Formats: sequence, structure tokens, C-alpha cells
Amino acid sequence: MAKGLFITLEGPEGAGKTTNREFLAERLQLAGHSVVLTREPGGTGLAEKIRELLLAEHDEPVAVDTELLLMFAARAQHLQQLILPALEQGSIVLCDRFTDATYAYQGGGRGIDPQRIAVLENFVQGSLRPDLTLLFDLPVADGMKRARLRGQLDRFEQERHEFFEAVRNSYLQRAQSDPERFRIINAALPLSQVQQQLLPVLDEIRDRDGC
Ligand code: T5A
Repeated sequence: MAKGLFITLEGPEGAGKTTNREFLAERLQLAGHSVVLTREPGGTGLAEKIRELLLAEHDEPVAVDTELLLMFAARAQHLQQLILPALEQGSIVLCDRFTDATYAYQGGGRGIDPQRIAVLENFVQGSLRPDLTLLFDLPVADGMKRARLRGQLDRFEQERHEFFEAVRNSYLQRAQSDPERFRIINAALPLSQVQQQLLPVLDEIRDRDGC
């Protein structure tokens, strides 16, 4: 059994996952916890190369199954090389996106049957699931406005509005069906108010990690 805590941050584009991951990490490190920050797709050298393939434009359309398999190929590498060893050493792993993103984007957005995703989830992860998942939720238009401010849009960010509505709905449905694991954060508020909502989450993490 892994000794650490596996915490994932999820949400649509521009929801503030990366910004708030840094906030959580800083607070936890100050309190003496060992914290590993990572992201998906990516997190190791090879998985980051798969990420580049996934986010880039290509001369041919990317088949939805190719996209799905590349997500799980990157995840398999990330799990073996980084996440599982960190958990075995007792660290708190804060991961920007994980398999809930696959259910939301490839399931909700692209229309892949969630049962097919579940087959790959079980194959790649075995019984490993996040201990806690923070869903940063905000209206699609607000998130896209923030993403656009950052500059050039990647292959996903260029999708149509309905795609992101489906992604958001899928995330919310998953959170509502598993309230034990998910905490929904209102990410449309100013940053200080978003971080205010994270204070009870920090207490919960400290309690669970026993420090
Ligand atoms: N993907 C991923 C799949 O399709 N399937 C999968 O299985 C997985 C794992 C890359 C893409 O891959 C797809 C989904 C993605 O499209 P990514 O790099 O995590 O994944 O993608 P993004 O969501 O695009 O990452 P972003 O960096 O855009 O979003 P974040 O991390 O949620 O937002 P953040 O923190 O970078 O903030 C964005 C901007 O908003 C500001 C920040 O300062 C920043 O400028 N901001 C706020 N502004 C005002 N008020 C607040 N409360 C703010 N919070 C942040």
C-alpha cells in the first residue's frame, strides 16, 4: 500500500489549477510535508514528449482513439517513473490533471464511451485512484478568456464552445457522483477568494497526512 497521498487538481481550461497547485504546495511544505508537483499529460521526460504530440497541430486529423491511447501511454510512464515511487516514499503528490480529465475531455468532449475509458484506467492504474480531487469549476467563457490572455492556443484550446461545455458538465457529474473524493471549488471568484476555499482543504490534507 502506498504511504503518501495522491491529490489531483482538475477543471476546464484556465481554471487556475497550476496557480493553486503552487499555493497548496507552498503551504504544505511550510508545514513540513514532503510534496511532489507534477502534471498530465507529462511529468517525466518521455511523458512530456507525448504531451508535445498531443497538444501540437498535425497535418492529419488525430483519431479519438489515438488521442485516448496517447493519454494513457503518458500516464503509464508517469505512474511508473514518478507518481508511484513518490507515494511509496510517503510524499504528497499534487498532480495537475489525471484520469478524470480523460473522462471529461475524451469521454464528455470527444464522445468516447466511459466504459472503454474504464478498461484502460484499470489496465494502466490497477486499483490506484486519487485520494482527493479538487475540481476548479468556472463558466467556460471565463476560463477561455484567461487561457487566451496567455497567448497562442494549443490543439485542445481551439475546440468549439460546445466541446468545453460537455467537458465541464462531465466533470461536474463525476464530482456529484463521488462526493467522498471530490471537493468543488468555485474558480470564477478572484484568486484570494478561491484560495480562501482551499484553507479547509489544506486542513483536511494535513489531517490525512498526519502532520
Ligand atoms: N487533457 C489532459 C485531455 O484531453 N485528457 C487528459 O487525460 C489530460 C490529462 C493540457 C490539455 O490536455 C487535455 C486538457 C488540456 O486541454 P493543461 O496544460 O493542464 O492540459 O491545460 P490547461 O487547462 O489549458 O492549463 P491552463 O494552464 O490553461 O489552466 P490552469 O492551470 O487551470 O490555469 P492557470 O493556473 O495556468 O491560470 C490561467 C491564467 O488565469 C489566471 C492565472 O494567473 C493565469 O494567467 N488566474 C486567475 N485570474 C483571475 N482570477 C482567478 N481566480 C485566477 N486564477 C488563475
